[in-house]
Amino acid sequence: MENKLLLCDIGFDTSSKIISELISEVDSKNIVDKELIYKILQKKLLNILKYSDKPLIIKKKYPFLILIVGVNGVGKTTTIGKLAWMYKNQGKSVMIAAGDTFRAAAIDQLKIISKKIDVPIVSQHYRSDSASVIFDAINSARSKNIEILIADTSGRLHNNKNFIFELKKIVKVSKKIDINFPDEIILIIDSSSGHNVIEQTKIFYKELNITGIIFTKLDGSAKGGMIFNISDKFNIPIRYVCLGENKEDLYEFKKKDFVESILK
Ligand SMILES: Nc1nc2c(ncn2[C@@H]2O[C@H](COP(=O)(O)OP(=O)(O)O)[C@@H](O)[C@H]2O)c(=O)[nH]1
Ligand SMILES: [Mg+2]
Repeated sequence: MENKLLLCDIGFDTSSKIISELISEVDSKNIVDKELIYKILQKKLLNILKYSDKPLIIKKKYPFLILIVGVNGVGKTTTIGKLAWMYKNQGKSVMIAAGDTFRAAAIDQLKIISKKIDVPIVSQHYRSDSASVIFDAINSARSKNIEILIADTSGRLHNNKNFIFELKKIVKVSKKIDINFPDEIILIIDSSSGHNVIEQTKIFYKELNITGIIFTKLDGSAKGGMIFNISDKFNIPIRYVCLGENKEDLYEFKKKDFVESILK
């Protein structure tokens, strides 16, 4: 069982913890039935995820501001397209803000997405101030009675001081319009990235008060055991998971199904 957990990328400390708890419970109750041991393991895994499956509830705010953050290449911009598409299909009005002004191609990438799914976008030129793009977008969304504004941000290494400073500035500037902004800050995590992901999450959580996580690239070779590792250390709700690059590939996180897929 321990091998199985390790092969799913659960990580050494989390899997050792689970297995040693399992062994002491099985020993103390003198359990020998294999099925029953398996059931206890299943329960332990579910227990780690007890705060995890909480889909995002959108309050009526005009706009409800969602800030998307994460290191480079994890799937922030792609996920914004998926979220916007989903909300639009639910009949909500959506706008996106091209807050990644750091990478030249990022604004064009979001413009293409906005055109494809027919959702309005607010953008400025390359290297303009990200906080000012998002500030303008909030005002534009307000004047047009938009229900949900999703803002992209640039991604660099999580230990880059300027990067974190820029994200904090976005938060600060948005609070000038509404003290409760951003309503949600979602950290995007690539399920196939290695274990420095714990360090990443720690910094984002501490500096930005992350309120939700979306795991991307669960369609790849990664089985996503790292989700346990993160849920074990941080009580941050998992808002969605992504299983592909297309706009339809966004799913609510279902902990029971997920535990089953890990133990398969
Ligand atoms: N297979 C797969 N690829 C994804 C997923 N999400 C994003 N990608 C790809 O990952 C790459 C980086 O995505 P992007 O949104 O530009 O990342 P960003 O730098 O965080 O904005 C792109 O090639 C995406 O198509 C996913 O869930 N599955
Ligand atoms: Mg991007």
